[in-house]
Amino acid sequence: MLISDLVIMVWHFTIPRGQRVFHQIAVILLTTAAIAYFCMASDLGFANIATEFSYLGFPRGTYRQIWYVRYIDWTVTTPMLLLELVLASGLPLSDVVTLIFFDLVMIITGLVGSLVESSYKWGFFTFGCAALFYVWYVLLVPGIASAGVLGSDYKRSFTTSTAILSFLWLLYPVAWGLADGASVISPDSEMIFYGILDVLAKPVFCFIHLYSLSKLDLTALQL
Ligand code: RET
Repeated sequence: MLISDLVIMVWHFTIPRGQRVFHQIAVILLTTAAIAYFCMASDLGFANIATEFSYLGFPRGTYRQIWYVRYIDWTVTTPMLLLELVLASGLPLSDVVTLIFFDLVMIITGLVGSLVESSYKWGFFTFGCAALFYVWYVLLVPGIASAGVLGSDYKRSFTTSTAILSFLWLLYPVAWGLADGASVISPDSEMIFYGILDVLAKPVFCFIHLYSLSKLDLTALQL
């Protein structure tokens, strides 16, 4: 996270002022992620929460490490990832504001659900999934249509980045269901699952997206 952060920080100085916002947003989200991973690598940022049900290897009455620091990270990083996309889509501000709101609903219901010991946690998870459906809808329907109005190059870039993001984001609730939800995978496996996903969804996604934007004439966006 830190290496990709530093690379993009250096890259950003080569971009003319007024067209750097996408690089600056990438720096914001990668700095946040680097600190969150520093925290987790230092064995900080989790709480022991009782698991109500008994699943493979986790008998009733045991506790599970819930890494709440992930959700603090995602509260900053997921709105930034969405801004990476929508600032090059021409979507109206009203759509951008509601998109960010429902993204935060998704993360915060996920956080609350992970800390709830009873099966009410699945109620919070359901709210979070509904919010994710709204995010997908805005990106895939009005988002693609709006990018098309800006031109075919914008549409191609937006559609590719949106497809990658939408697919990767589908895997997060799957990981949540197996880890913080049903506790069928151990916290170690959870670290590997989210670790791979986070590398793909943050640095890899940012490099692909910034490269595709570098082929566009961004002066028209006036950012
Ligand atoms: C939760 C649980 C509640 C339901 C849903 C979730 C989705 C989370 C997502 C997280 C994406 C995180 C990223 C981080 C990288 O910076 C909160 C797991 C739908 C999509 C991309």
